[in-house]
Amino acid sequence: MLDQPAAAKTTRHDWSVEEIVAIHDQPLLELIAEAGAVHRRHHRPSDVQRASLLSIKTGACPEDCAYCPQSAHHKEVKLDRVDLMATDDVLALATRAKNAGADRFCMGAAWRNVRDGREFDSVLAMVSGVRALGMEACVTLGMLTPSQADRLKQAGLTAYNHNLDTGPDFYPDIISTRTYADRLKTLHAVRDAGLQMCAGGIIGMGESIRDRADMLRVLAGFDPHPESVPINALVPVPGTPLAGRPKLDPLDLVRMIATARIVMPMARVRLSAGRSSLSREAQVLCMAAGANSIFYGETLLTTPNAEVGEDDALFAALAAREPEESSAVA
Ligand code: SAM
Ligand code: DTB
Ligand code: SF4
Repeated sequence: MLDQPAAAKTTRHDWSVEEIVAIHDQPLLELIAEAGAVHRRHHRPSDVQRASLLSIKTGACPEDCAYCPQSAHHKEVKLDRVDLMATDDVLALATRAKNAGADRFCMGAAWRNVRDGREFDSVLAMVSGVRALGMEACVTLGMLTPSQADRLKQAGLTAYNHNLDTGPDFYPDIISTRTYADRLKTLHAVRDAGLQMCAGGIIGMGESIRDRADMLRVLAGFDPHPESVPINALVPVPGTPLAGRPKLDPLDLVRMIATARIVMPMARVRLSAGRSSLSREAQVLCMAAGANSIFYGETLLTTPNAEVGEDDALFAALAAREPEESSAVA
């Protein structure tokens, strides 16, 4: 793979799962070097997007996603249900996120799918309001019809997040209440409406490397590729069926991010959930391997994110160093 001339590695939509596994499994430093080269060819390395995340409707979701604390099926999870937030409250938090340096404001609702009516109208107002603040707006609301995707586009939405979560073979082990085909249908509606597509998944749920590669294969099959690809490390939440999963090796996350970068060179690869358990150095390694977006802010949807103070320190460390003060010599 490495002996191919770099120019031959143009954007592809026909990766085989075997090719992706081979990229993923190569010696780690070669993988990081290859991903870093692809990254630098298409992106400015210092450009790391900060996306802020807010749960606008929390819990009591009818889906049975095994990883998710918001599923009504996981009765042991300690989580209070919160109805759809008021638009003004959401926009006040969006303003705060903008002032803290966020480039994108992402809003998530624990819905199986969008239903037309008062609540969807409120979400459309939230989207327009966020755009008026000068930020990119992204929502994740579950399944979507083509006409709902069109209405989101008209409201000014930048991107719609809908994850494949894992490869098609492992998917039924994780979710039974909606199919992989349902997910793909929503993603096609998003694309057809002219919205940017934000689609990725979770690693550390017990899937094989082949499953991870297979998810990347399906994502890279979209033409054009998804504009952003969130790679989440499972946050094992007590009370969910995956609560007992062993902690993911951070280097597995580095491999997954590097592979996503190589397979989808132009995408924003987002180092998403699970960052709070990574050292600063592991996060920098993920960025060197091609991650160029993070979730920024105290909480993800329901679980803690990396601390804002630590993130400020991370960005300070990534920035150019201030020249050392010349030591005064008498
Ligand atoms: N209900 C909508 C849906 O599922 O499409 C939107 C919200 S849902 C919480 C958004 C995504 O968050 C999921 O697709 C999943 O990839 C991610 N997620 C949820 N719980 C997670 C966890 N415990 N660890 C890592 N990622 C998680
Ligand atoms: C995505 O891929 N990750 C975010 C966002 N899209 C919506 C969600 C992560 C959720 C982590 C668990 C929680 O906080 O509830
Ligand atoms: Fe519901 Fe989304 Fe959580 Fe699945 S991931 S249970 S659809 S909130």
